[in-house]
Amino acid sequence: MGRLIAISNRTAADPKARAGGLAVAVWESLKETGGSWFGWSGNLVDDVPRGANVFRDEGVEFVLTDLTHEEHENYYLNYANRVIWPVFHYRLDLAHFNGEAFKTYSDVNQRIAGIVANRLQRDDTVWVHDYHFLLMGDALRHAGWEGPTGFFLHIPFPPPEMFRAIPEHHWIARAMCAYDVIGFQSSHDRANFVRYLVDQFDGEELGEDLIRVFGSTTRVAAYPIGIDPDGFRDAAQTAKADRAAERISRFLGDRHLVIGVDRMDYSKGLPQRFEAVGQLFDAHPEMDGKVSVTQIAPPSRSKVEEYQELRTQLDQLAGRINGDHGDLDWIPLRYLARSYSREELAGLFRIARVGLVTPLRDGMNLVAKEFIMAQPEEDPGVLVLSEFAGAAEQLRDALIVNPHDKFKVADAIYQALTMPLEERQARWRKLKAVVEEQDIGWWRNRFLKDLTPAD
Ligand code: ADQ
Repeated sequence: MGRLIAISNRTAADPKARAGGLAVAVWESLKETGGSWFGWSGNLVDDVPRGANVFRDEGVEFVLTDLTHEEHENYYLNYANRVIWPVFHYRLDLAHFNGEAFKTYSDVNQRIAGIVANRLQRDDTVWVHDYHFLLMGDALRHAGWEGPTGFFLHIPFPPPEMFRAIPEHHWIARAMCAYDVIGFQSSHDRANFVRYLVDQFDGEELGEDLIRVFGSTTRVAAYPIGIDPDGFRDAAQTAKADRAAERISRFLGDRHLVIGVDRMDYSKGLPQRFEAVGQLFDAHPEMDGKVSVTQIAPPSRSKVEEYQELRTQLDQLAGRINGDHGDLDWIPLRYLARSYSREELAGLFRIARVGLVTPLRDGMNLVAKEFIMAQPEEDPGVLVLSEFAGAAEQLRDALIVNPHDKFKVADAIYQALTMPLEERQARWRKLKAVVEEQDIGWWRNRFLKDLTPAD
């Protein structure tokens, strides 16, 4: 393969952002091939920038553009995060359709495609990431680029009935099919997209994941993303992880820890999770004082008003549950609206008896995989996992729940808390084997092999 060219809204230009699995995987390919990473600089300016900030780090070239205030408002906040994000997470009720924002979204895709196309070389392979750049492949083709161009969607893809609610759905779908390879997190997301192409545009399935539509052929496949399993297991053994585990143990005493770690987002099902925790204590008074549920959820994109409402809702729910069930020496549900380092989270996962990963809809959910890798073999915790996370297709030995059903989620937490050691170990070994085998390298290699089959 020639150079790998990555395009994503946020890049790992800041060395601190190179710790996560995705950044590590992309970073490795970029370093190996002397590639480039294009994206947003994080800065906002008044006038449309001419050109980009270019610099090199460890042999990787970063090409970052500022966004104007108007671009940030319409491309990022209004279209990516208030149209695509809610609809793709099955939340039509939260979508704010906005034709003007689509225009800016399209303009930004084209503007960045122009910057990329100017710097592309003949043997390059382009890999575009996520929902900010659905139109990038098409924009690159219009700018004259003909080389291999793939796209990976990190979030779910909705059923056609929902996707069609987006007024610009046909533009988006047509533009997406300019990519040579379109990757989804799960076979379910892939099936939704294929059904849309077949129903709406007479797409024809040719076998081996190939679809003929709009006069050309595109590969549409599922590539479930993984983590760096050894890296996370090691993170759970660091001094920082030990310190975090010790600090929370002081508070826990001999109580079991039930942990949830999510960005504060309505897709993560946090109010429903809190309700299920309330139900656990309602149904099992014998658990009073024996369990401490800790939810870590730092606010994200807090400018968008739905997130502010979610915050208020969580504050109220946690207050009510603690008011109803708490005691002088026991806080049943602790909720920390702040973020912790990867090592600290790994340390908390390590000592947790139960990991709660109950999104209403999630592309993959890496926390589920991280939780598994942090567990000690001699006394592993149990993962309670939503059937609506992409991870549920791979992690069949977790306790799989419907996050909308607080009774079943409460039952699953109870089952996890009372599960015999042998069953916990048997489930955990199978889960660990999957996470180790289908790791971030497996994901990257499968995608890049399909994108550049000749190599
Ligand atoms: P996210 O929605 O951000 O990602 P997720 O996959 O769970 O969701 O988490 C990404 C990373 O952020 C994990 O490494 C996790 O440890 C970290 N993280 C989460 N909450 C944190 C917290 N409270 N404090 C500190 N770190 C935290 C999107 C999609 C997912 C998909 C990923 C990768 O929405 O469905 O799995 O991309 O493709």
